Amino acid sequence: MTAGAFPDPEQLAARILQGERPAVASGLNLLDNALPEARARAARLLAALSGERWRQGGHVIGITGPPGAGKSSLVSALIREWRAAGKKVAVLAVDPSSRPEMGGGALLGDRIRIKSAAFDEGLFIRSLASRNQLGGVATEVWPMSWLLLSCFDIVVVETVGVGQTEIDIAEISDTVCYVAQPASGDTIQYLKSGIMEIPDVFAVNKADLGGAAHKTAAEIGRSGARPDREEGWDYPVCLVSATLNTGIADLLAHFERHRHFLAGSGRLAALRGKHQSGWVLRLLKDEFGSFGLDLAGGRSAVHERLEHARLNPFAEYERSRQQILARFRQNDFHNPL
Ligand SMILES: Nc1nc2c(ncn2[C@@H]2O[C@H](COP(=O)(O)OP(=O)(O)O)[C@@H](O)[C@H]2O)c(=O)[nH]1
Ligand SMILES: [Mg+2]
Repeated sequence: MTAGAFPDPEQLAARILQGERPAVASGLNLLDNALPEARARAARLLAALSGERWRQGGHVIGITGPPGAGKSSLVSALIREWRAAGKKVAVLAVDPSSRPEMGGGALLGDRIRIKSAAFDEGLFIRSLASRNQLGGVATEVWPMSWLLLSCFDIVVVETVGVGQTEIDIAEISDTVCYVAQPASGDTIQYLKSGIMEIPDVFAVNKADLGGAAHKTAAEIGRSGARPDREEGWDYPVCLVSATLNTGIADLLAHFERHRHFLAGSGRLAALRGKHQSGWVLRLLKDEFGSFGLDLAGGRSAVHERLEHARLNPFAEYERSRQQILARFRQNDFHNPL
């Protein structure tokens, strides 16, 4: 592919900020492209999109939980509420079960519900397979969520997870909601494992099934006495039914309350800053290893530069990459193999 095949990043950014959906789609494609020329343009695109909104605008909500718990159905129900309230919503569905080679699987409930996205300017849905990081969040998803944050009120990231992979979703989201499947051992096992911070909100779905859902909700409530709970937040457990559309407004109110909790104390900006540094360090380490990270001045130096580049982590990422590559080249020159 030649450079001319890629859109001009600054023009594209302007269209994305206007909320033009074809521009959003082509921006996401650019972020998903690993070619060096695409990467350079993606960095420019993100630089042009960055701004105060990334510090404290919008709301990134991670929806996670075991396959079949009803995450996609619940997201569909939430979308209806949000759209009725005039909120613009984008969804990134990172769902291995929706990979075509695995025979499809339910993306956002059923096909009929998705169809409405095609006619609604305020709704954008992108389905992503999980790119071998089964259940986790592939590295591309992170910049994608920032792109969407620049032009939607709510960004939902749906991931499948029942183990260590939820660590990823907590590193992307302002608010993490765990969707529990009634009468399944997954949730309790997950809570006991202690491998991540507790999700901010629990939704026990399929409340229409009766007793089992109540029992699971009570179990989650009892298991909550962990030391990593954040002071001032109550970790609500909601009983919902995506099918009957009950409890949805309640769940949504808890999301808004959590958003308010974060923003009120300066936690939101701090959290977003932490996510940015975390991902840039991870991207650099994935690409160049700890050795490469040392060539960029070491972990803490990169971290510090990111603190200063708060609103534009991607430019800092690109700068560190170039620094590392230059050091590699220098080294090759002085020490030919
Ligand atoms: N009884 C009942 N079934 C539900 C409910 N929500 C989803 N389901 C069903 O559970 C299955 C899995 O739903 P899906 O949304 O694809 O789950 P995901 O894998 O977590 O995204 C589907 O057959 C849904 O129809 C609910 O509230 N009650
Ligand atoms: Mg799903």
